[in-house]
Amino acid sequence: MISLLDYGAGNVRSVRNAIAKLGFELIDIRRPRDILDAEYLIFPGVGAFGAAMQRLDALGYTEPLKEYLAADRPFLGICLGLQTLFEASEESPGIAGLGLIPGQVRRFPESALAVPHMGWNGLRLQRPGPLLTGLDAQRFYFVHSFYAESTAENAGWVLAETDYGASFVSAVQRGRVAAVQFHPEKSGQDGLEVLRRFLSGEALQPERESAAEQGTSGPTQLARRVIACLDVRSNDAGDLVVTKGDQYDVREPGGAVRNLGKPVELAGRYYDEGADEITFLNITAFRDFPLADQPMLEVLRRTSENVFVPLTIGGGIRAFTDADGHGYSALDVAGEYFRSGADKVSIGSEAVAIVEAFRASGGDGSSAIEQIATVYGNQAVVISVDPRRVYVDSPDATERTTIETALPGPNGERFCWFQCTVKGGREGRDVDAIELARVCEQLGAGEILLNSIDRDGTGSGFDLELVAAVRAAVGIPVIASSGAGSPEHFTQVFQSAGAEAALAAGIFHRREVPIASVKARLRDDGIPVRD
Ligand code: 1PR
Repeated sequence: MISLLDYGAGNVRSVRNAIAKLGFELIDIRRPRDILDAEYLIFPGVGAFGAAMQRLDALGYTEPLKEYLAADRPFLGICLGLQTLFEASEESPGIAGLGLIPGQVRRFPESALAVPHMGWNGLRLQRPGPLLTGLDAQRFYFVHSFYAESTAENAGWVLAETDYGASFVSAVQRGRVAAVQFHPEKSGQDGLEVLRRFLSGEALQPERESAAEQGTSGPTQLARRVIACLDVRSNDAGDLVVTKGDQYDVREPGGAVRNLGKPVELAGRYYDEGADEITFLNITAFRDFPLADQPMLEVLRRTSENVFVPLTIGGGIRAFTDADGHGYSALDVAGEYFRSGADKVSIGSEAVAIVEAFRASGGDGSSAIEQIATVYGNQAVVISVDPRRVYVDSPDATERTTIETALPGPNGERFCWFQCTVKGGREGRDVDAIELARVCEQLGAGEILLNSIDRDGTGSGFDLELVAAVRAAVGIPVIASSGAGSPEHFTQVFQSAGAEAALAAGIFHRREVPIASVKARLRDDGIPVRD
């Protein structure tokens, strides 16, 4: 029997799904005493360090947890569940951690590297150990802005380190107490194997020293992510289908909504084929109330039972009033998506409205971005941008941020700005993509999903100028989207525009280019990818 320490701060559905997939039964910790009664305890920390410690205190969990850990009983901490084992964190000065492991949790320093550290990175084993031995050639999914520092005092605990600018502690184990900074429940088959080793007790056997199982050396590298995107909407018969537009027009010449398959099946196929993440965009949610859209929530629930890579869902994340006059906040809508299996939500039209309001009166903590980031963490908030090029003769012709373009406009214009649109590209607003990305980052967004209406469905390659301009403007990861037509396009967007991830839809749906071919090409071009 496995006990889950879920203190209600966020989404642990993926951990539940992964444990169920492995065939283990799970019970929830409901009272402090349940901790001491646990046989195997999993602690998937969610949210901020200080809030987590305060919540543990308020629930009366801190002392039984310390007692459980001191007695060397089976424990697996995940992400914040690793960090809270340390003494303190720069994330929440003055708040003590569980203090089992000597050392501090630090923030990744300002650098050219995007923060959060988000994506698939490797492990450098410091010593043999049945939890990870044999898996050190693989990559695992990380998402965090703070890291536990390795020092001489905690060397006895450190099982693996990972490099991202600094080198940090990515796994610890002493006796039967273990913790990992990465998310095994989001790390595909290799992640499930780490969980299986813990849940089966295999990882808790006494460590054996053998020459063949010495630690590994050499720096690890964050992989560039390849993301499959499923635009989902109801067709005219009312069935939820995966569709795909050309410059956002998803209707066939005869007028029917283009149907490229069933969402759950297609997501499963992309997981099997090696997609590093899967994104669902509910493309007509701007006009419907998404919580009434139960089929979409069902798609998410069913997908998350079998797909163990990060899932993002976008569409309709904003405040709504239903037909009975009942009001729902954007946080309510996002919460329903998280509870149904999403790891991140993506905000489109509402982000433009937020930036317009911010321009008028500054932030007051009430925007959807701030609310969702506060409860679920910055990494859970993606901003989906739907820009189109507006050409001008000179930067003086507009107040918006322009770039000088190598692709002149129809009348030879040498400058352009990237106009944000709302409602699936139907309406242009007086906000440019660079301002949008900057303000959303400031309000707490963790990632930018950067589409391009000009390139969508054309297969002519990503808009490299757009991606480079937005990437240079923010310190959070940027996902380049729209226009992928060949594996070379992915190399280009990583090498010359600096994107952290690249997303495609049409070429994958139509089986024109398999994900494996994209990754093979990237590998040949010296770009790190997950196998
Ligand atoms: O505004 O918060 O309700 O969110 C709506 C979401 O739906 C936004 O993220 C918006 O991008 C998306 N969306 C709305 N209408 C469309 C449409 O196509 N008519 N999707 C749409 C389009 C583009 C990508 C596409 C890439 C890659 N977004 O989804 O997958 O362009 O395509 P490609 O590789 O085939 O070129 P809200």
